[in-house]
Amino acid sequence: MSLTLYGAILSPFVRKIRIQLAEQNIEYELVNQTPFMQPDWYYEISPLGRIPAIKDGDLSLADSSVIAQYLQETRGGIRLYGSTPAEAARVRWLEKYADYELAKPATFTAFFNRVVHRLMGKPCDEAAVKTALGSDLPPLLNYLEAQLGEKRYFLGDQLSMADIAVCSQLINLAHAGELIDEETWPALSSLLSRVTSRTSVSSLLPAEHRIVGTVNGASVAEG
Ligand SMILES: N[C@@H](CCC(=O)N[C@@H](CS)C(=O)NCC(=O)O)C(=O)O
Repeated sequence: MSLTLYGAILSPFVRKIRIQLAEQNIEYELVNQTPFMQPDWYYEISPLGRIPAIKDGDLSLADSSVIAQYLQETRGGIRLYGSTPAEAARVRWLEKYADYELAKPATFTAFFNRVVHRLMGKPCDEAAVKTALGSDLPPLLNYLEAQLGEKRYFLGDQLSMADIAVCSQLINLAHAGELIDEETWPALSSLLSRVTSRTSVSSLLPAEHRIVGTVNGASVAEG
């Protein structure tokens, strides 16, 4: 059945799904949909107007974690939610933590102000960004660092949606000009390098860098 993904490539939630689709070798068509000025028909697919959303034949689904679990259950491929109920619950918890907690300072404050607002010609609230980065973000990263410990990925040696969701937020933070400090958060920094080196991720980043580069006045060729 043909699969269509709706979204904009800089969204961390859309990126989660694109990484999963690449990791699981699932073919799809990407239809560009920005998270603003959504046409009326888009609300039929995504009732809150948010990205990502998918259409799989007659079925419409919104919300990245709902979509991710549906794709895992219907398309299979590598197990991104672990192999046991306990592993699946742990992945879902960390995915939720990334999507609802890490997203606030990383994407909705730093990335939106420094990248999205600038792309739209709106002012950047640098005071809000400074508070997000200085006060809100560090405790969240401390928690994730402790959860990772000495492991390569949150579940051990196996990539899961927890790694994808966390790194997707850290990529938006990097797009906002902030790399996490590798001395303070060495395990998370290594995780980010490990995940961004995977073809499923590295193949997506040049197109993202080309857009972000236009905001920072960098050469489009830098991608
Ligand atoms: N929990 C949702 C969050 C999706 C989300 O907030 N997407 C943003 C773009 S990054 C959006 O569509 N915002 C538009 C809006 O809220 O109207 C998911 O995981 O899909």
